[in-house]
Amino acid sequence: MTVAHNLDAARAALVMINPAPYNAEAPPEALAGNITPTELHYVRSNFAVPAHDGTLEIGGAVGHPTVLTLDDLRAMPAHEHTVTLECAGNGRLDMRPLPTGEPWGDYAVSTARWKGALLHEVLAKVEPSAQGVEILTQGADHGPYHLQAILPDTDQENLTFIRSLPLSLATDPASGILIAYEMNGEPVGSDHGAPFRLIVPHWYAVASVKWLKRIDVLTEPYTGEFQTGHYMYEWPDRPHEAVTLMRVRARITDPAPGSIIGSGAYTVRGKAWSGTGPITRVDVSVTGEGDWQPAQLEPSRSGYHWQAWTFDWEPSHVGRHTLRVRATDAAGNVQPDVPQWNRLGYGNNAIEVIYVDRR
Ligand SMILES: Nc1nc2c(c(=O)[nH]1)N[C@H]1C(S)=C(S)[C@@H](COP(=O)(O)O)O[C@H]1N2
Ligand SMILES: [Mo]
Repeated sequence: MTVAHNLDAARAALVMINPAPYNAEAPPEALAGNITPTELHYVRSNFAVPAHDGTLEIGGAVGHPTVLTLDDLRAMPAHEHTVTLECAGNGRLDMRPLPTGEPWGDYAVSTARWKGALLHEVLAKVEPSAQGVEILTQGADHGPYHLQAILPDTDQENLTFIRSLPLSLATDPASGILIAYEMNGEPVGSDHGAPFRLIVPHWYAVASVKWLKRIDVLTEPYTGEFQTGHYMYEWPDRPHEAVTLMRVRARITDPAPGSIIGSGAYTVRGKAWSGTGPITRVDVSVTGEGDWQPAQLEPSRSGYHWQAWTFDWEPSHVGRHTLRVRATDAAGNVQPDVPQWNRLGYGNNAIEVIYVDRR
């Protein structure tokens, strides 16, 4: 089969929202299990899938610039982490006024098993300078940018996907950051960053640079379109902030919104996650009045991925019932009732409200 045929097959089960560059949400069932099957994992790309020559260049302010191949990365100790990735634009469609940007519903979130080399072990090989403050991480993808650029000097005809991370985070063994070459036990596929990509646990997935081509240690903070132009919270009433850690959020996966259920006991199910600490409690309300009742919460295992929760419910009467779910994390962060609006529509973690009709 050709590459195009393989891509079509890999994309068949997703809910496409943009054919080029290809962007697609997961179908609702992708949130049901602990692991999202690869063919159901959402895809978010700012450019077309690029060619990649299979090498990773590492330079900048380092003692030993180097070039690594996939085999070099595979020869290092392998680590596998189960990681929830959520796009910072997930839930943008629920904000009013509607922000510009990809019109994501609520399914730009998925969880996979990612295997690779630890970033801090790779960086130790090149000896970052003591003056280093960030690492620049560059994808192989580039081209005309389909959204209006925010930074004045941006070349919209040929922009490259480049991000940076604090060097202290990149070199911290506790960060869990991978240069991943396997997803759910298979080589990383084209849409997800082949042959290898960053996986940055806890951060909105924009930090997890796909098709990773180059890393540079920087002695000054990076400013670029995807760092200080887009992926900034432009709050109406307070200073702008960079998009970093995922905000605490819970989703209901069963029942489906608007479904019809019978009498008797019903187990409501869902997932909850946060980049600012494991989820410590999930509460459900079956009225609009804020009578929050605790759900059963699966304990956090790695702290890198969503936790399942259940709530035993017996709908009291025939007719329409509302269900709301609210998560709290170890840092004490809790979901707001309404989206916290910002111009580009990032980080919507408002409490989910659905209804079901009991017959
Ligand atoms: N090189 C590159 N990396 C990238 C992107 C991109 O456009 N180019 N998109 C980022 C964004 S915004 C998200 S949400 C995740 C999506 O990862 P996925 O497609 O594997 O789900 O990749 C991130 N890494
Ligand atoms: Mo994203």
